[in-house]
Amino acid sequence: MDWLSTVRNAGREAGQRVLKKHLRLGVTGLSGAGKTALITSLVHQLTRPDSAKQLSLWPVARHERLLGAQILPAQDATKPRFPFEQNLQQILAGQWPESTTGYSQLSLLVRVQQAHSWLEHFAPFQELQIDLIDYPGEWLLDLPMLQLSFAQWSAQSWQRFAQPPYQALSDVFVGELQQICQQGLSELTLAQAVQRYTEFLQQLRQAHSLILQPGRLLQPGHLQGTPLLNLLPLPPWFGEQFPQWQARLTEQFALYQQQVIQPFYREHFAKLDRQIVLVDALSVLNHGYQSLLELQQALLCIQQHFHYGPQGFWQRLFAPRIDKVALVASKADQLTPEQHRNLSLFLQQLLQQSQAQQKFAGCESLVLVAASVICSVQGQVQTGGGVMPCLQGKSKATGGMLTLFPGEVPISMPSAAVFAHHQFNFPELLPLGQQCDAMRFDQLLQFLIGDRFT
Ligand SMILES: Nc1nc2c(ncn2[C@@H]2O[C@H](COP(=O)(O)OP(=O)(O)O)[C@@H](O)[C@H]2O)c(=O)[nH]1
Ligand SMILES: [Mg+2]
Repeated sequence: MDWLSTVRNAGREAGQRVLKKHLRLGVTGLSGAGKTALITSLVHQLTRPDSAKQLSLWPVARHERLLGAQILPAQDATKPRFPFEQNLQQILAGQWPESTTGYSQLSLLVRVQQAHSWLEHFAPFQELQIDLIDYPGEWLLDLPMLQLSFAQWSAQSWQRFAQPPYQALSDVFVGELQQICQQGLSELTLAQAVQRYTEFLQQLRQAHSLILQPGRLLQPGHLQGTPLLNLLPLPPWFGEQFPQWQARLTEQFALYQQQVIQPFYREHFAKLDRQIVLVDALSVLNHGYQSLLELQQALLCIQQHFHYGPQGFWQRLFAPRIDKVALVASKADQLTPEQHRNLSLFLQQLLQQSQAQQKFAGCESLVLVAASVICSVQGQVQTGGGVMPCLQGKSKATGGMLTLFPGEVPISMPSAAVFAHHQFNFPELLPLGQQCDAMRFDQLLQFLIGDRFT
């Protein structure tokens, strides 16, 4: 893009933002929370020909004012486009889109009829441009590293690695790291240590650990093979024994902060107007107490990096703040409907502290239980104990049809003792195919953009 078109685009965007016709919507969630599925489904629900019917509880749709939406041509051809069409095709074919390996974006133009015909003399309809971006959830987990020094980051990481579910793995890793460090610091030994640490992170992921840093080691994107990724936390007790390693990794840490995390943050997160925080509460319940604690901690730390608060004219133009955040429990189609209320209460408890901070900053929040792609059919079965709710869907693990009662969602944070004698087992499902219908997206849209259509 030449400089003239860059300036023109920036000017046009500023004008639209002043007129409230432009909104940057961030979808924040850890890897696997369902961000890619949500963006695909959101674009689909808005652009499909029967959008008004699908979004019938959204007042502009209910009042037959929704004219639909269109995907806008890319304004910056150098940035990857979100593969909406491919993702939708996969969902319609009964598969999930591939896991995200890089950054991509898409802009939509939503059009709504004027509320009164006399307003049409000024403008035939109301329009809103929504910018969406997708990125690997692994990268989000780097944000908390911005506030730390290398020594603090190392201490925090090794404290986590010592937790019971990971201790055996970390004992093996620390022994190997010791041997590598003893060979002295060189580009070769550093690369070996990073390689072994990456394998250790992969093992931790299999053990359901959620805080895996630096995220680019697991999902490098275009940084694959660059020296910027030569980073690992050093056990705090190594510092004295291997001062050269400590000094070199401290430098690498600062480089990673400045050249990887900060640009990603500045470009994609610093300018959000509204936010969806997407949480897969069901899989953390499946994975146990330590995963639950890590999820809560990660979401709270990540949240510190977003600016929440009311948006005036000045903020909208120069220093955007998030004035509305939807806290969404994803994949509610994996539950029977009478459990949705429990899931909502559970999410509220999980995010209690985050929500309190957002409220204090003057940001409006909503807790919503939703699904991007409804993958189940609800029903009832007759049992010895009476009629029970159940659901039917295709198992992601086996591809076979399941009929089951997935279980109850606790209404508050379960203690470690609960996990010791109870195994949650919410199923993972595949799309049913032929359709991509969402649950409660009308409520989500009303909350997020309803006020932009008067
Ligand atoms: N049942 C169900 N599963 C979902 C839904 N959205 C996502 N998933 C599951 O979550 C996985 C990860 O979703 P994805 O969108 O790739 O997550 P991301 O890493 O946050 O982008 C998918 O492969 C599905 O198994 C949903 O609405 N319903
Ligand atoms: Mg994704």
